[in-house]
Amino acid sequence: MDRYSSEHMAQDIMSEVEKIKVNMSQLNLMVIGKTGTGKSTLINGMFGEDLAQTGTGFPVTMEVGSYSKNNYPFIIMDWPGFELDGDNSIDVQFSEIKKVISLGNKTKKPQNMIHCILYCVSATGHRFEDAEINFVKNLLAETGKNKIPVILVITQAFLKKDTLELKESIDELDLPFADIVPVLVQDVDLEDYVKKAYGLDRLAASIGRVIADDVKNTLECVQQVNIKMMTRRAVMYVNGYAAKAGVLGLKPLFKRKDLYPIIVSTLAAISTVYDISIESSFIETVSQLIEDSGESEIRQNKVMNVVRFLEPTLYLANSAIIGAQSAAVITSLGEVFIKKMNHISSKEMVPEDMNPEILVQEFNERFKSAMKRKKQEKTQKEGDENNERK
Ligand SMILES: Nc1nc2c(ncn2[C@@H]2O[C@H](COP(=O)(O)OP(=O)(O)O)[C@@H](O)[C@H]2O)c(=O)[nH]1
Ligand SMILES: [Mg+2]
Repeated sequence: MDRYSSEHMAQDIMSEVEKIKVNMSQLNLMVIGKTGTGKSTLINGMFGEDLAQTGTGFPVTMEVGSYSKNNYPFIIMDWPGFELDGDNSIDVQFSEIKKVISLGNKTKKPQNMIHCILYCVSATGHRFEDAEINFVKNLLAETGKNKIPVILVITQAFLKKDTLELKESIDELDLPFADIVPVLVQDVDLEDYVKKAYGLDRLAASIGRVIADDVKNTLECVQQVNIKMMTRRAVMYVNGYAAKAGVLGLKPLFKRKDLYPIIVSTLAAISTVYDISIESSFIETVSQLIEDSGESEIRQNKVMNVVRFLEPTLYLANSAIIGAQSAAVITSLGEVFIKKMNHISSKEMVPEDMNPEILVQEFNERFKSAMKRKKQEKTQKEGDENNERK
């Protein structure tokens, strides 16, 4: 029998990641606004610099920037910024946009739906001009018909006064925007001080509130600015897999084949949420833990290889684990990795800093306290039942 190596596990996780992505719902977003408002900057800030050019999938005759990300079912369209005066390009754009946003309603195909539009106005551009107001009113009439939420994004919002003035002038128009969110994607050096970037996390949350439930998962994975959002989704995945592990019956550890796929799915789900690529030390670290445990009896069984790093806490537990323990393995493993992923996402650490020994230690601490909690719950329950009997 081949030695089960880190590469095997990496491959298992990688193919699981692709499966998770395939099963996600298609999310289509659109960004509209005048040239220079910061649309491209916003897209890169929110979804990453590593977006890839792709076809729109929509029958448009104009050159529309269209980007996807790492095999996620996600497209974001960067609509070419129109100029308000001069030729009638704004009308041409409008008819093209109209075609695209009504297509979903006509065909009822998920890939043809636009789930949310971000309309960008720069805080430095003084106010909404009449031509733009007209355009926006027509746009909102169309999106209203097609039930597509439009969020007004006030971009380049580094001066409070400008931002407030613009917001007030827009409020006066009483337009049916789903939300109005000011953002500054990159820091601005204002000579006296540096105005720090802000607002993208709020914008991500706002999109999350207005889109349909079935595409929320995709948004939570492709956005990279709202860590709470990622954590929530990752915890949901972990809880789901822990529940699966929880119903496994009592089995000796070396026959615990049923736990392995759940461990792989848990790690895959977390790495899908955080978009951590397979080459990174995320999986290498786990694999290293496996490699370190290369004893003869363990080689026979990949499950053993995976859970062996949990020793001594788990390994000594009669060499047998029941569902409750399996669930605690998943929860503890999930918690440790989510914490690390959050540190990486908030740039508090780089993947290379992940230390296997610390991982094992943290895992064991969490596992012990998870088991303690379970025991307390059980004692509590038994106590309650005794009380009821009395
Ligand atoms: N510092 C800073 N510069 C920004 C921000 N948003 C846009 N810019 C700058 O404004 C210019 C126009 O931005 P761009 O994204 O190309 O606008 P687009 O034409 O709407 O795609 C670029 O020079 C950007 O660097 C921001 O949030 N902070
Ligand atoms: Mg651009």
